[in-house]
Amino acid sequence: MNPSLRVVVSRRIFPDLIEALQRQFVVVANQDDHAWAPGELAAALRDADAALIAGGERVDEALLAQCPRLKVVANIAVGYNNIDLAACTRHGVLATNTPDVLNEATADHAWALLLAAARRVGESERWLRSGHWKRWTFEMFNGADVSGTTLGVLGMGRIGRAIARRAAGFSMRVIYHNRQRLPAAQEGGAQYVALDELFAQSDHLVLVVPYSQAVHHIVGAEQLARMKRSAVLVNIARGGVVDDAALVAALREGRIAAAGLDVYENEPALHPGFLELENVVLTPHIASSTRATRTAMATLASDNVRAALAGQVPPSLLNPEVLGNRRR
Ligand code: 8YV
Repeated sequence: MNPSLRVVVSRRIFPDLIEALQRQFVVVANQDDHAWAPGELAAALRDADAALIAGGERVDEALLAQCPRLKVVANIAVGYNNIDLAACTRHGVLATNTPDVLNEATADHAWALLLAAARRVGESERWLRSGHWKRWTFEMFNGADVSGTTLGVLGMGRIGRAIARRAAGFSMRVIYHNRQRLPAAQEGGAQYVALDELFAQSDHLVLVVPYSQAVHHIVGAEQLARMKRSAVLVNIARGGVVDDAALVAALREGRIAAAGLDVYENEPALHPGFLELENVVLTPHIASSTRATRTAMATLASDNVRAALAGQVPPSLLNPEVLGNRRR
């Protein structure tokens, strides 16, 4: 154990992961099941050499200016829109994320939401649990077909491709949109279409695009109006990709059939309209949440910290331009 290196873990994670870090470093870990407020995070990081944080923690100029010893910020998330990379680089701080290890679990969850929303699983279960099932009827909870339909993917990256691969089992046609078309070898048979076409042609549209200002509200009233009335929208990307108020209105007015959502604009607060609707399946940002995947994510984040504090290049470094100027 190196008593001069302090590692802060901003969220409660599995104890064995903390113990592994404690064998090498002095570890300060948040033991509460809620996130630290920004002031508490700054206080905890003031004399830290490394931080393991969740995607909800904001790392910006103001925070970095208060953390003179900090050498690495390891996000336990693949998305890193919570980290100001340019500010990290200016301060000589390495920033890392956790790509790949969550691809399959996250793709599975996208399908869980898609199938649940299309086949009205949440709605019919609520109805059954509240004692409404007195007799079977032919028209009970007619849902949307999934097999043989068209799946749209906005953001055909590693997770998008894992989602698209699963569509083969449902004999679906897959269309996608990215800023740039993928090389054919990476398309896996999916067809590249313009953004407008993606909204117009998808029977089921999954959003997996990484968040940035450029995609803020890329799904708003206008885009929802282009979608089929029978369409299902799934968002496992980030809150802010969808205009939640516009989506509530579209679901309420039946302008699209249903939605499955894991992320929200102001999470953990929800647009109150969602809670009043039957045609939306809501999960609390858990797409990567299997025990094995969360372990793999925190292990990769820990490996990033170990490499950074040993003066090596972390396996998933986000700002390699910092290397000439990194803090020692
Ligand atoms: C994280 C996620 O669990 O990896 C991401 O980008 O959204 C989730 O897998 C979440 O951000 C908490 O860190």
